[in-house]
Amino acid sequence: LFTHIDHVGIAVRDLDEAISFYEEKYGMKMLHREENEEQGVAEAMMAVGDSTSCIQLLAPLNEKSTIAKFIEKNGVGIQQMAYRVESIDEVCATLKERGLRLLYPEPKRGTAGSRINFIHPKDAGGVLVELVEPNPEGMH
Ligand code: V0V
Repeated sequence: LFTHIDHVGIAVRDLDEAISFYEEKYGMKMLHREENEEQGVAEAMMAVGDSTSCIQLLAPLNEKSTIAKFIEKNGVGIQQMAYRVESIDEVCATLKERGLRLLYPEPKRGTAGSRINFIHPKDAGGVLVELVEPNPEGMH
């Protein structure tokens, strides 16, 4: 069903500070950075070595952001686990058949034009699971 770990998402308060930490302490390179208003986030994708898996640093764009709510409740730290898929439409249909709740009826726009959806954490053992179908012209 899933082909790779696409990224692990980490909620941070200050994106620039977090990017500097990952660059300076871990030597990671930033592959991409953008603001996604629909998701309420400023985000940066940090490459883990030469793999295509990333750490996604997520800072809230405003106080209504899901990331602001997450930090208020839990503090900073791991917010989500994202698996890469080939066809998000097929994978979502299969997961629905298996009784899992997806957050969106149709995929939304994610990093670099990817298509994304989420499994509700209450149906996934307390883990917010994101599904990512990358944009072929995007990062990977
Ligand atoms: C909430 N819960 C979580 C959680 N967020 N559990 C594990 N991991 C998380 N991140 C639990 C929470 O502890 C509650 O459990 C319950 O779910 C309801 O939480 P809530 O605080 O009342 O929050 P809600 O229901 O308002 O919102 C939770 C959901 C929301 C997951 C529905 O965060 C959401 O829509 N997330 C998807 C979008 C997103 O995260 N966007 C930002 C990343 P108890 O206390 O009732 O037991 S954007 C992104 O990843 C992009 C652009 C990309 O990758 O391309």
